[in-house]
Amino acid sequence: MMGHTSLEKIVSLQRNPANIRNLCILAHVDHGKTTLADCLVASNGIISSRLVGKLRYLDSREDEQIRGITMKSSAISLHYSHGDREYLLNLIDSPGHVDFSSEVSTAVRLCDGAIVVVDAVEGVCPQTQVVLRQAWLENIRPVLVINKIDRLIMELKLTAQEAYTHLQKILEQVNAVTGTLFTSKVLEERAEKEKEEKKGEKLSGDQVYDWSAGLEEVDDSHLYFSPDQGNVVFTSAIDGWGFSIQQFAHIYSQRMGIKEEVLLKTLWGDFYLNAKAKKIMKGAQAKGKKPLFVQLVLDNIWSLYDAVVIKRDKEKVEKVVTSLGVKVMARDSRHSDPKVLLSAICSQWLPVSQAVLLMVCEKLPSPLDMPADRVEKLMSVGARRFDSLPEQTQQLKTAFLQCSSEENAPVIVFVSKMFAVDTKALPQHRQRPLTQEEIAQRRELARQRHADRMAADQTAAESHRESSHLESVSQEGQPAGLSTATMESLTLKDSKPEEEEEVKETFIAFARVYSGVVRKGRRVFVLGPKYDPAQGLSMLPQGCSASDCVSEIPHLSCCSMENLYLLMGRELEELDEVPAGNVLGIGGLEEHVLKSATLSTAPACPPFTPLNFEATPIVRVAIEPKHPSEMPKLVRGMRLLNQADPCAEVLIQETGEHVLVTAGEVHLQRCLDDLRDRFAKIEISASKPIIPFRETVIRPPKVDMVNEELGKQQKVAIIHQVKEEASQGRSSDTLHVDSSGLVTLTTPNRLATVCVRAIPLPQEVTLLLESSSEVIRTLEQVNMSLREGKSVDISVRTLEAIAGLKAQLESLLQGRKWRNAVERIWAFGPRRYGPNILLNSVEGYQRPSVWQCLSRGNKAGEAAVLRDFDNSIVSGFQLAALSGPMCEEPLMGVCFSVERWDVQSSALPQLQEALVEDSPPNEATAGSEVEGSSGTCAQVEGTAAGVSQAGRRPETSSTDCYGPVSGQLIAAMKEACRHAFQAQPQRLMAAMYTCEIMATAEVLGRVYGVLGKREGRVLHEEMKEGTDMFIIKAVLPVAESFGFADEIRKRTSGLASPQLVFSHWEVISSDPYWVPTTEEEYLHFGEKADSENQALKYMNAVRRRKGLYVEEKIVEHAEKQRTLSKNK
Ligand SMILES: Nc1nc2c(ncn2[C@@H]2O[C@H](COP(=O)(O)OP(=O)(O)OP(=O)(O)O)[C@@H](O)[C@H]2O)c(=O)[nH]1
Ligand SMILES: [Mg+2]
Repeated sequence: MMGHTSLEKIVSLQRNPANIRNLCILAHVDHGKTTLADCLVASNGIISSRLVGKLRYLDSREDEQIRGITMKSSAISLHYSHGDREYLLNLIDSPGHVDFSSEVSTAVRLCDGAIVVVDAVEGVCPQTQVVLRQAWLENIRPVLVINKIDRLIMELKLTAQEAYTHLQKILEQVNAVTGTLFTSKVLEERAEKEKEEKKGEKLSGDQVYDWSAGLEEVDDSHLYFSPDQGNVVFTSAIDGWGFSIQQFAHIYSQRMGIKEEVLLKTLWGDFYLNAKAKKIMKGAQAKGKKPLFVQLVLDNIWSLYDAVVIKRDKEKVEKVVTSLGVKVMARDSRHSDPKVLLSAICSQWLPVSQAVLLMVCEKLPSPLDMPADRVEKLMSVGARRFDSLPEQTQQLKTAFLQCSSEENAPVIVFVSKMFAVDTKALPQHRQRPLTQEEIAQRRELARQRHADRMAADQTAAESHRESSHLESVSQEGQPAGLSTATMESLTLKDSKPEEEEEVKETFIAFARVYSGVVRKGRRVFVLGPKYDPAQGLSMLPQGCSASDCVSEIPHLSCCSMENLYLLMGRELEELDEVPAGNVLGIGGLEEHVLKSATLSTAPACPPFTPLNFEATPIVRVAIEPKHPSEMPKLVRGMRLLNQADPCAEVLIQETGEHVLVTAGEVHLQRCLDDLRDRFAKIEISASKPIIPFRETVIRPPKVDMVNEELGKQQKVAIIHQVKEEASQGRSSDTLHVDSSGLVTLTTPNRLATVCVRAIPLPQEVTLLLESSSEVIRTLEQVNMSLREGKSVDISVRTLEAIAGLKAQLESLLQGRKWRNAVERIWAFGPRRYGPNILLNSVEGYQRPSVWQCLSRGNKAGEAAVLRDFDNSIVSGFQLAALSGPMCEEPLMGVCFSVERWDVQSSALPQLQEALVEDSPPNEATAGSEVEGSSGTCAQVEGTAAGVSQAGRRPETSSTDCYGPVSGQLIAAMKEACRHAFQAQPQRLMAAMYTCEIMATAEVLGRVYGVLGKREGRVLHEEMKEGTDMFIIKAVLPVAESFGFADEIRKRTSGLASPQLVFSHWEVISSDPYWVPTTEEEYLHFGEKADSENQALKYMNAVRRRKGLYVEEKIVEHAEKQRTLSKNK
């Protein structure tokens, strides 16, 4: 159903990019995006204006309707004409709930502009800030809609004057957010420019910039929201009205004979009307006069509400109706709900769609106005700089800027997500009035199908028997030989006895054409995120197209775009071609695109930069089918779910569990529903959420558990006791732990020894590492390339980020213990970018610095060579950091300092022969020395010979009965790290959410109650200005968060509803291994000492889940300790 606008009309509008607007609606949850979208959709006659706000047309999922929140972004194309100009609006409604913020990212990428909606009562909320930032990062232009103005009248009962002050405050808040974003951008660009100018000069960390310079030169006035700029509209979407200053300026210029331009400048601001002088004057506030905005705008609306809704004064209403010149139908004015009459009046007087759409068309850019820096940003992936891309690639920038639909323009398309639709709902399969011809065709088809079915029935019956047979035997596990394919075919026949009823999901790509014309059936290259155009161009023959067969080029494949669709909210319309500048749906890509992709006819096209995702997937559950035999269906279903959701992650753990990782509780629920009802179509059971923890070590405590100061001796005693336990039963002649926590471990073949100490990193360092993981990852990639001898062209921005990280680390790692530490960093881990450090404290071992990319060309690093098996030490550290000894969770904030590392050269005799071929050329000279030192202990402390000698062995070839030395060393290093970790006071770290809760004074106490019960901590509380609402900001452990939102909602009768956002990791102060050591502690905590030990509870829960041994010998310990203290 297309309502008033025909498909032909839309198709013709698609060809004129100057009049196309691609835009999305962004806001905090519940601020009225979907309701506003309803208003706009109704203006096209697609839904009746009576249903606005009731239908929430773009929330097409059942659960979206039931819960009343949007979960998926969806698009609709609308037509709008103003004067003689006609526009095509490709509108995307996005969800506001934090859990679905990845859906916002996928929407924002395809747009050129955004409507940011703010609730007039709640003002700027956490997600408002996030979406403003997202719009900013994608370089798209926002306009502002302040919605729910009716609440100021009906709920807050503000006067028009108070409302005006309130609205001013909201604008200030929004502009403050924009201001922060803008300032940081200008500063960044400035720095970039200065760096560019200084290029070639040596980089130094202490460069001083004049940060303020440049700020005042840049004109930023167009960035801010202000009604007189025409980028702000005030609405009540639910009551169907909205206006901009322009509309009132127009009305009053006629009625009062004041120039429209003058009114435009004065309707918002500190101006008032001097009726006697018939002049507009400045200084309303100082003189205590009514501002124009109140007098000419708000007062009218306030009195309308007063007459229609509050007083229900028939006479007055009639007066207003005649003065406004609107027509009201009798049934509306008689309606028992005054809101019906109100809507009827308002939607004629100040139709919301008129105000919003006009602003959109005038203020948001068309696809032709794409800023050049946005194009460069989209095209340069990771550390690579735009001007280092191949010539041909750089030329594509003009294609973006021209947005041309010429025949020879290259096709460039970006797919930001894949979404699943019921195959039956596709236009190809939809019921439509049939032509005679079609009817005849169908009849023929049906006849054939009937024949087929007769044949199929027999096989189906057989396989059905087979499958029920299967179910009964499958308790012992399902037959190994049964492939997924057979399972699937069984499924289809099982659950759908009628063939025509076949329900299947089809994936459609949510995409935009940036250049060229997309035609049905046209073949394009699919460029994976790691595709390198330089490589592609060098490997492909000149002028090669996607219809040619492509040889093996990494991250490049071909596909054809089978079907093209116009996205119309709940419906899709088939299209044959789509020109540049439009948003569309593409069918037939599900085999080629997982979640997002770049498609192009030009192999020179680079993959677009990855989407910015704000949410961290953190809630994980293990999933099982109710019936074990349905495992293949589950696996298939999870694969589909993975494709259909931009942010959900699906993985199989080492334990064999199928794990689903989601952004939060609401997201989890939606994923489970989807899995059950659409993708797997089986009964599933989900584990309790798996809560992630981190393991860390801390400095020895200064007080004991009852806050008594610990004497020095006692402290040592405690550490000793821990250490004894650590090595109890495990200590052997290959392991030694000394009293300072230094662990010495020798490999089983006795040929290599490492000495490692674990040191807690200062908290700020851990935080810094955590937040710099992207930079560290890039650093690691650069180092990898350098090691392989490749040259890398790193952008100034990246170099600067790396230098910045180094400088920050240097300033945070101060003191004797950390002398030179930053230079000595050996690796980060786990996964090479985690928040733990491997430190090289081996005397005399000078290895290439991890910061070498900063000092390239600098000769200082030349002497440094990698010792042999260097990589094994790193790998051992990576393994140790990935899962700690407490409960095999990743480590965080731990530094492992390697203080000695010996490899006896007898470890190496067998490699003499291997050496000749494998060794890198620059090291081929030292062979003779090896023979000389063979059999002796080649301690590498210092001697250059030792270093170079070790530096030349291929790392895999020496083996003895214990296996390859490299492998033994990895294991030894890992064990040494674990023991070193255990030699320190160990702690668990819990993941924390922050949440902002808005609540009225009456329910505040209950909110605090729930927070307290769940170990939450209130950070601050403030009164929201102009309302009776309090805003509470709190942190809450993720482990205690499940059901939190529901509980809060229940306890406050739905008045407060929190949004949980992952914030940080926090050390749980209690020691999971703690046992009473003093009389007082014993008295206070009792024999078992585990009564209040939250950390122990968490740790044991994780161990149990992972099937690890849970030490129940706490009691034993307590006994032991008691005897100890008695003996004293
Ligand atoms: N009083 C009042 N309520 C409104 C207005 N606009 C929307 N609402 C109500 O606010 C609630 C949320 O509206 P939605 O349109 O679903 O909000 P949303 O921003 O799409 O929410 P999410 O998509 O879940 O983020 C609904 O109960 C609406 O009826 C308005 O102008 N005035
Ligand atoms: Mg919505």
